[in-house]
Amino acid sequence: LDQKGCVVWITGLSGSGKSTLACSISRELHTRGKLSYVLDGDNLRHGLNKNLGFKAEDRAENIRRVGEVAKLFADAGLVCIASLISPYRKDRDACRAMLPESFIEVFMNMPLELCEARDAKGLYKLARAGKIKGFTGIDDPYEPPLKCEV
Ligand code: GGZ
Repeated sequence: LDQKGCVVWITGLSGSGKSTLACSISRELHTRGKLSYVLDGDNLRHGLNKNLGFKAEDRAENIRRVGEVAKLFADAGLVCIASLISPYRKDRDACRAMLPESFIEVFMNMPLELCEARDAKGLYKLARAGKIKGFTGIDDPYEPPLKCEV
C-alpha cells in the first residue's frame, strides 16, 4: 500500500451536507484505487458512542473518540473521513493536534436558514418547538473554524 494516511474532518451544522460529501469523497477515492473509511457522527452514535448525548462534555467525548479512531485509520494508511457537527473549536483543534501534518479541516459553510428550510429529518422543527433541547444552531452554539483547509 503506497498510500499515506490522513484525516479529512468535515464540520458543519446538521443538514449542511457533511455525510453526503463524506460519501462522495469516499466513492471518488475508491475509483482512484485509494482506501478510505467514513466515520459519521450520527452512525457512530448507534455503536461506539451510544452512551453519549449532546451536552458539551458528551460532544467533547464524542469528538475525542472519533479523533482517536480517525488517527488509527490514518496510521494504517487510509484516508479517514470524519463527518461530525463538532461545533466547538477546542474539540476540533484537539483532534488536529493529534495529527498536525495530516489533518484537513473542511467547513460546510451552509447558512442555518438553508439547513433549517430543508430540514431533511424534521429535527429543526422539533428544536424550534422545544421538543429537542440544546440543538446546534438553535439553542446550542456552532463555532465556525477561524482557519480551515477547505
Ligand atoms: C445537534 C443533534 C441533536 C442536537 C440529535 N444537536 O443531522 P443529523 O441529526 O442526522 O446528525 C445530527 C447528529 C449529530 O451528531 P454528531 O455526533 O455529529 O454531533 S456532535 O459533533 O455535536 O457531537 C443530528 C442529530 O445527531 N442530533 N440531537 N441536540 N444534533
